[in-house]
Amino acid sequence: MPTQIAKRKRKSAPSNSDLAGCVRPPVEPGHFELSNAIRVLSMDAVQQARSGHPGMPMGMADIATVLWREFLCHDPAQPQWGNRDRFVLSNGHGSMLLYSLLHLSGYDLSMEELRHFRQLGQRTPGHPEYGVTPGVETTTGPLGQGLANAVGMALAEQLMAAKFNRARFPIIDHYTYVFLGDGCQMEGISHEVASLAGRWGLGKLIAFYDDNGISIDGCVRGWLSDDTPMRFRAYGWHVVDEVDGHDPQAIREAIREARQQSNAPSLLCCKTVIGRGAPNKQGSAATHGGPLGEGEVAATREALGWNEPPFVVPKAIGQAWSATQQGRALRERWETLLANYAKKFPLLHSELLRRQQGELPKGFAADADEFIEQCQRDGTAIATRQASGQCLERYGPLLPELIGGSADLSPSNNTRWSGSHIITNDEAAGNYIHFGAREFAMTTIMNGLALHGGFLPYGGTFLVFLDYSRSAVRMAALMGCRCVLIYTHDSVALGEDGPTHQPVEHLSMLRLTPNVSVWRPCDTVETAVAWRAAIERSDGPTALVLSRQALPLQMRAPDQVATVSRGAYILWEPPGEEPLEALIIATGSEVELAIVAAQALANSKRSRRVRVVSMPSMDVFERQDKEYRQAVLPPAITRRLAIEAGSSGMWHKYVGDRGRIIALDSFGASGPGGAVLAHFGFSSKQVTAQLRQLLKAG
Ligand SMILES: Cc1ncc(C[n+]2csc(CCOP(=O)(O)OP(=O)(O)O)c2C)c(N)n1
Repeated sequence: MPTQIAKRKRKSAPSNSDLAGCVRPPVEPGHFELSNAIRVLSMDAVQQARSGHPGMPMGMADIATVLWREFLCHDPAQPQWGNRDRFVLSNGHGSMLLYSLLHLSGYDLSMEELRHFRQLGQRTPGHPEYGVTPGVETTTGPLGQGLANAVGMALAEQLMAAKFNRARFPIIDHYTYVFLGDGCQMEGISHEVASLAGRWGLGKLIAFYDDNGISIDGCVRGWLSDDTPMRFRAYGWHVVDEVDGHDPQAIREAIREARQQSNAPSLLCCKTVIGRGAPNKQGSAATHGGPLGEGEVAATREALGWNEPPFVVPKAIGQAWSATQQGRALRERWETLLANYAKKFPLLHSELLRRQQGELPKGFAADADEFIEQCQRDGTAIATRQASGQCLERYGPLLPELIGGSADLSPSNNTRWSGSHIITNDEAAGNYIHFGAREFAMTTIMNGLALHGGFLPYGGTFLVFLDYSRSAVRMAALMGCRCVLIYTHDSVALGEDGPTHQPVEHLSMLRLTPNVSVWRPCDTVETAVAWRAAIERSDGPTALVLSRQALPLQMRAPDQVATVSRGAYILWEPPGEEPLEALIIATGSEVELAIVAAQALANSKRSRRVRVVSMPSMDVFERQDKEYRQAVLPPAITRRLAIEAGSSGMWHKYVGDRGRIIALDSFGASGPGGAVLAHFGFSSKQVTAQLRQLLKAG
């Protein structure tokens, strides 16, 4: 049901948009006492830890005080409720700002934890970490990525609203607020995602630019002279320029103005003084990334008129900050709306809950089993990227939460399927994103969509361009975001485009990243199993590494098909009971080479007995029990050959001292794919020859 964005402007039932802004009238104690609580907590925690960043929290304290106390819809007792506003601290080095806000508002974050800022095992780590501290919506620290996540969250809100809201039932209706600094603005990712956010007209995204003119190296004028307001206007944002970031009324008015924008994201450019309140250091880079020092801390206390010892907040200020009562009221109001929605739209309601909880539709597993069997029965020789497209055709209709796209390589990545509906500015609905050539934005936005909830994002590019998005992949893994990373053109076999496009080290890089599950399937069946594993995984990203070129369908008995999901399995070995002499382990396009070589030697005069193990996923295999692993790779068989058209590094542990590896530890070359492969030793003739030598070595 496509919904025009413009039509979402006014609804008759109370929503976050209606409630916020009148959540709490400003009360005594005054604004500055309240914001000084943030300043003092932040400088004291950094001083105590002897490390951290006091300048930004002190500079943004006034903005944060107005936003959190007067606008933000949140419930400290239930940080996860579905329709809360999202708050993202993209300049995550100022983490003490967020910890102060969470503590003061009444989240489960004690003063003791603030006192132990940056200490091992505490919920106040150096940078905000998702899943560690209640109320932290995303892990931030790598500059610019918080803004990007926020764009993903705002897009998620817009799409969920289009899908689930009904007249008088604005069940999904919240803002996404994000703080960012000069560092975030300088990072290229801010350009990529600001461009997309403007294109999508994300009216409920409100960004606060901490324009304090200072970064680590000093005054930014020497390296940041962009006209930021003009830049964002050019992207289609609504910009409120020259906001005095220390004047609560100016901040309030700017937020109100931003909230009037239904068709454009807003950037509030706030002039602030870094380290505001520290009489001798404010306005200087000295406050950015280290303790103020005992003397300056004392001077700041005096300048602010703050008489309490460290980590003590006067009762009246604590009470004025508490958001627990207001928060409960807001949440309960929404829950009442939701309960009525459930009565009126029971199916939609249960679908909403299913998606928010990240559960798969009933019957998915049975459907997947059937599809995998069908692939084995009817599959043909196609590229695994094409097989991936077939998986989308099959799994896509079962999963309305699937939202995907490509970084301008849709036809090559086979990411666009027949049920794809492109997201544009004109329609808030859709499930396919043309990210343009913006790999980093694609991955960070996928993280934002996953963190918001309600979506299973996937995105495609060439494996070699994973480099452009590498940090976002790492963040997805660190946060445990469920996303599917589709990387096609997975080796030098892509051919003529040459070494700029030919990945070498990328597979190893993915495998070395903790919590990324990596699959490199060899045919349609393994691709269908890999997709299924990616969909069923709930605690992290899965990378599907796919071939450009066609690969034959491998023969498997039903019991073999069942073992594919274990990450590595016996694909072929000569019949008979005699002991095996060697084994070959291969992945993806190299599996066929292994089969040809092993069979050639089986059929040779001496009938050599070589097992072929297909290992589409090292990490999944490594999670299997020892008995299974040793049944597939018996320790007694020490003559082992690994084949993979990528870096050799990861294979030594599998082949051991007596083994051999056919891999690629140099850059590739331009030429037809088959010729390039043969040039680097990936032909059945060369593999057979290597296998013979291995067997000869005794
Ligand atoms: C991608 C990335 N590069 C570098 C850093 C190291 N770093 C942390 S803060 C910072 C400067 C940020 O300046 P600004 O946003 O102006 O912060 P402020 O001085 O206002 O606190 C840098 C370079 C980082 N965290 N992330």
